[in-house]
Amino acid sequence: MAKVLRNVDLAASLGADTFVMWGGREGAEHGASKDVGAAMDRMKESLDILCDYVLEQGYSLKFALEPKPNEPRGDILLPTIGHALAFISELEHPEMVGLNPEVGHEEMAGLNFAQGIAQALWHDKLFHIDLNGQHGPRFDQDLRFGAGNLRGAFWTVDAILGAGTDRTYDGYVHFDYKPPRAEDFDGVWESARACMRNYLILRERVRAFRADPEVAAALEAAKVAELAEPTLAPGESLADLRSEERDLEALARRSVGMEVLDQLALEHLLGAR
Ligand SMILES: [Mn+2]
Repeated sequence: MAKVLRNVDLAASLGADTFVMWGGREGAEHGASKDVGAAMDRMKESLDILCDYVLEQGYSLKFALEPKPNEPRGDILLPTIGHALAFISELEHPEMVGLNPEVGHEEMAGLNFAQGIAQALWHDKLFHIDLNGQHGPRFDQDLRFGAGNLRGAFWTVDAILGAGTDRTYDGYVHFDYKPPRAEDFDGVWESARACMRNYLILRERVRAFRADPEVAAALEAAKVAELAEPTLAPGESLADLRSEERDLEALARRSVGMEVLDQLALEHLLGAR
């Protein structure tokens, strides 16, 4: 704890506005070796103390938790975006604590990163981001952004840009990847350049997808915007809802139009449009 306080002082003195915390040590390999509730109490206590300290010192610093499911521990606590979001809501200063989700960490858990950060944005909790590449559930690969799950990277950039909504991420676009050990410096710089280049290429591809009139028509046909309408119209009661008649045959004939939409995205991603 004393070390973390010193690091917070250092971060503030360097003008940092986000302090990332990855609790890789906090987990277990043995069922009885950790009282999970007590561990949550201690993690909450430490963040409550740190938030009080930041307020007391007048620092403009917020904290961003970085979830990870495993490695180095067999099972790490706060393993995913969802676990961390739920934990933050129990803190004394939830407004000062958000997330720093990492592509590879969520994909190690078999989760959809784009949907994860979209939910974090919905909660106003996407404080920072770690972009990199991963090939599904296996060890933490930390590939350069765009390597690994390329389709996932496309939707990740789409989510960062707001996915056609007004919920956009306006923080740093940050990469947490690791060049292969056997590379010399030229390979290290090449991989750093590639992360940035792949982000910019994907951003251009995503913008082209969102600006394509055919995509607009496909979104319309798939009735994607309908989800933004509340289930109950103003003044409508549950009794009204229950008495609604549905044309089941028309519903059964309806096409959801998702394949057309996804193929358009794939063609934009492949540069075929
Ligand atoms: Mn990271």
